[in-house]
Amino acid sequence: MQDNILLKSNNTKLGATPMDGHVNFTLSDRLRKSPYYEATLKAGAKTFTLYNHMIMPTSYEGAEADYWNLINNVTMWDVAAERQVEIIGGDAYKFVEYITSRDLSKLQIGQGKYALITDENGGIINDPIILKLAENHFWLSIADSDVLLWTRGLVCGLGWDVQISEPDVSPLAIQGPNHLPLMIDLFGDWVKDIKYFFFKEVELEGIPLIVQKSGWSKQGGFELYLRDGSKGQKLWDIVATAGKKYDIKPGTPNNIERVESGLFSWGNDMDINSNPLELPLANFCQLDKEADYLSRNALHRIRSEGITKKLVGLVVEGDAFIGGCASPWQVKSGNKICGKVTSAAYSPRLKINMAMATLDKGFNDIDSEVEVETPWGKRLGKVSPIPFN
Ligand code: THG
Repeated sequence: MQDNILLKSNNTKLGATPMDGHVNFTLSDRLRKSPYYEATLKAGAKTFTLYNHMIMPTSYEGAEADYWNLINNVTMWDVAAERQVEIIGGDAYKFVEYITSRDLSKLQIGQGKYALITDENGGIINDPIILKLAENHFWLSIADSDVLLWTRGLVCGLGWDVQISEPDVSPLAIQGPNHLPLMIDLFGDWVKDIKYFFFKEVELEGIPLIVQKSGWSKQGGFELYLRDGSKGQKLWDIVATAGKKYDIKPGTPNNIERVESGLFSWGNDMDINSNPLELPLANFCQLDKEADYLSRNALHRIRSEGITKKLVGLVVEGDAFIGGCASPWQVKSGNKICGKVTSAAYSPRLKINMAMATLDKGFNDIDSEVEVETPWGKRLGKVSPIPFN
C-alpha cells in the first residue's frame, strides 16, 4: 500500500496525475505491437496497457465518453492482446479437459466456452474462452498470463501427443447495441442467427477470419479473429469505412461497463492465489465431470473444507470515483482487515460507485457493511450482487 502511494507521488513529479496512475513506457520489442497498433494511434488512442506482453489501447476520448459510445451505439476495439494458444495433436481434447474443471464433452466444433484454467492447488492460471476448431484442434483465447509456457510445461511432464503454439491470430471486437446492421453489411444475414460463443471461419476481401459472437462487454457484438497479422490495417480500414454509416467509434474494453456487467479481469479480480469456488462462476465449473483434470483433488478438498473468502460486489457511498482501482484498496470492518477491492468504477447510468472485492468469510454476505480505504478516504460499502445492472 505504502509503495503505491510513493509511486503515485513520484509519478506526479514526472507529470502524471496522481489519481489515474498513468506512466510513460519505454517501448521495445518485448512490448509487442498489435497488427492494429498504427491504426489505433491514428484513430486517437490515448492510453494503453500491457496485456500478454502486447500493447493494448484502453481509452480514446476518456473512460466515460468511450463508455457512452459503447452503451449508445457501436465501437471497434483492438483486442489483439487476447492471444490464442493453439492446442493440436492426438491427445489435444484430453489435454484441454485436463487443464480445466469445465466439462467440455459437449463442446461442438464451431463453439466456444468460457473456462477457468486451474493448477494443482486449484489456483486460477487464466480464464480463457476455449474454441473448438476441429476434433483435437483448440484455441485458448487467453487473458493476461503465460498460458503458452504453463501448457507447454505440463505437456513436457505428461508426454502426451500435443503440440502447442501461439498462432498469428489477432481479435478485433465490434461491440455495442447497434453492431448488427454493420455486421450484416460486412458478412451477410447469417450473423443474425449465430448463438453466443459460436463462430464461423470466413474470408472478408481475401482476409482470413474467424467471426465469433462474443466480446468483453454485455452490450452485444462480435469478435473478428484476424488470421494474418499483415492484414491488420486493411481489416481495420474495412470495418471503419463500413462503420461510418453507423457512426462507429474506436473503443476498448471499458472498465465502467465491465464492472457494471460483472465481467472479471484476471490479474485484478482473480489470480493464481484465488480458486474458482471463490468466484460467482459456479456454472463454469463441473467439479465432478467425467474427464480427468489436474485440479480435481484440490478443488474437491476446497469444496469439502469450504472457502475462506469470496468475490462480491460493493456499492460504495460518497462522491463519484475518479477512474478505477489502480492497486488494491483495503477493506476493513472495525479495525480488522477483511479483504480488498480489486476493481472499481462510478456508473454514470446507475449513479453509484461500484466495486468488486474479495472479502473474508463472515464479511461477505449480501447487505453486510464494510469500510473501504479509497484514495479519497474511508467510505462505507455495502455488499451487493454482481452484476450491478
Ligand atoms: N474475448 C476473447 N478472448 C478473451 C476475452 C474476450 N480473452 C481474455 C478475456 N476476454 C477472457 N475472459 C473472459 C471473461 C468473460 C467472458 C469472456 C472472456 C464472457 N463472459 C460472459 C459472462 O460472464 O456473463 C458469458 C459467459 C457465458 O455465458 O458462457 O463473455 O472477451 N476472444
